[in-house]
Amino acid sequence: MPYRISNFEEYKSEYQQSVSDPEGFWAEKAENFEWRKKWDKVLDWNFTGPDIKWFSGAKLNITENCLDRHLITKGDQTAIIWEPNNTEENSISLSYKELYEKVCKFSNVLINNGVKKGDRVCIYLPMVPEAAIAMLACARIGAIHSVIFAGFSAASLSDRILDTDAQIVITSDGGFRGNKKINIKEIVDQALDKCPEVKTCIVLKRTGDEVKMISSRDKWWHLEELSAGKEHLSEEMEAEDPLFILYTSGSTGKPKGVVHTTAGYMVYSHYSFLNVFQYNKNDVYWCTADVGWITGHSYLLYGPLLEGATTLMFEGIPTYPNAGRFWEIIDKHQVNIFYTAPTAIRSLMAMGDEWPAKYKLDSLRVLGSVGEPINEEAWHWYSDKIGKNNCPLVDTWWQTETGGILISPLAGITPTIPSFATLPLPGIQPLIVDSEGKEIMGNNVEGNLCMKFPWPGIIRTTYGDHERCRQNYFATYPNLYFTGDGCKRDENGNYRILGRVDDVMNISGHRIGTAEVESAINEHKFVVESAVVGFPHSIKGQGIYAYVICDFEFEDADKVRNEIISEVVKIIGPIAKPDKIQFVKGLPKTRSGKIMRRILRKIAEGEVSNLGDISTLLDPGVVEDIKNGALV
Ligand code: 7RM
Repeated sequence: MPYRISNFEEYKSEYQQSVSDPEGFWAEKAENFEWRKKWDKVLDWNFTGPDIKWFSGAKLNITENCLDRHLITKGDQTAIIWEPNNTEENSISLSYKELYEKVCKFSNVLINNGVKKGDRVCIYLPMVPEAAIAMLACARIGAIHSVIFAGFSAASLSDRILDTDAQIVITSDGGFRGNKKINIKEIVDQALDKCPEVKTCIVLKRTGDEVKMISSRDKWWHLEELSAGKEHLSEEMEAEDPLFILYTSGSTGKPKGVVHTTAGYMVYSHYSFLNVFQYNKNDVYWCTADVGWITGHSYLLYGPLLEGATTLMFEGIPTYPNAGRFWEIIDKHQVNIFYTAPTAIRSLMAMGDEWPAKYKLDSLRVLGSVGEPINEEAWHWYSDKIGKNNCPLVDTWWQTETGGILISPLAGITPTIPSFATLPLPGIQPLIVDSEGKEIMGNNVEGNLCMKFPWPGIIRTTYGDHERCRQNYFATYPNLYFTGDGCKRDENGNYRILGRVDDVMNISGHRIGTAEVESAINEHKFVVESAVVGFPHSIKGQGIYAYVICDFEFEDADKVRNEIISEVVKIIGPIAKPDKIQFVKGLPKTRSGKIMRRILRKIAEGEVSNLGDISTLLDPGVVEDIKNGALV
């Protein structure tokens, strides 16, 4: 059976096999990797624990598969092309051999700083090659990386450091982003004030700006390298040893640390990368996601490197120095496969067709989309203006928890339909359930999207709190993994993802819980209570609408709004800024005290005339007040 699928018939037969004999199917796929020792058992699982083990008994190191294995055949081939934020600065190419050497050296830096197998290492870096090097070095020595997107605030950073009990943080002096400079080290210093257990902070010089270095704790990356050896034999890991933790927002409480393990993640990230994007030898592949998100983990780094691909990493933003930057980079590096988010597409579409028209874009062969539903208009613009109607567009649906793409066309193989993620990858068994958890069979149906069988990349636990993992994903519907998304299945079995059905918003492809934003808003001294909902936003997909009750009379509402926004930026980060803040006297609550978000969502959408049944409200009068004050 083929590892790389090459036509639709093959897809169908692979899919059939993956369902009738999942263990045989994945055992065969796993033969494509280097193992120190092969597995005793392909799969052990139940969704009640949950307790999921793939390739038990196997021993391996993922970086041996990302790096060492390619040295003989691809040592001189480019592994990473790095394109800096500033156009005056030169781009950098790292060959597989160079990347290997840098990873080995930094592995020794970590070891010299006392990092051992199983330790957690927090990485808070901008989009520089060293972010990839640090992640791979962790994996190489068996430490668990926890990458935190460098757009998060000091408070979010310290929460995440404390949650993993990390004793080491890897960061930089600063970072460039568009025409801004970000004082990364200052943010880390603030965060570390709350993290006494962090004994070491390794600082990469990026901007060269002067930063405060605490001599007992802070060490320069480049100086540490001077005393580190260059050879490193990778640590032998068990299949189910944790590879990384990545925080993601849920509908309640603080973000949770999703744990992915070594062997299953390796097999799934690579299998899905190769098959969805149909990577060909010598292709240049560019995924625009930040390494701080799961897309950056699976499809900027691990998936492509496991394939021995050339992966492009961009430090900057799509609109700097102008709205042609993405297209310029595609021409400059002759990018063949381009993977980005609908929010970027929509914002560039709004800048006008003259921008892409300035560029050839003729190297492109495959386009991808991820992170949120892509509306038909953006789908067509992307396909026409960027793909010149000549590139399959793969709308890839997946989640931090799934480790890799679950539902997507295979480029050039699966017929695409605008705004449909189409069909499940081999090994993926989706089903749709109603609110009672009853499976909705057949086609032309709509409901909640679940999975009935594990795949190798599935979440294993949430760090430090297994019960939370069970509650969140495996308890809503017994014996099913619940995605939190609603979807439709059309007459031919194609899936269209409709978006979250829980209290998670998707702002420019970033997951943010309503509860997180509310608790940040509530920190403002005037605020008594707040309720946050998402509303349709033409660029961001969703915007944040906050209904806020204050216990204090004030004259200047905009001043208070700005203070509330600053509070949110300080506590979470700029990505969670409310777009609209409406001051209200009360919130629509049921007699048991639950906020009826359905009503608030409708008002935020501007649908004030059709609010549905409001008779169960404690005080239906508040709805009138809110409606009258809508958009104030
Ligand atoms: C990869 C990623 C996951 C949530 C997910 C969905 C939404 C992601 C698509 C999508 C429609 C898509 N991980 N989502 N991809 N919705 N079509 N192709 O984004 O953990 O950050 O977010 O994102 O709601 O549940 S994530």
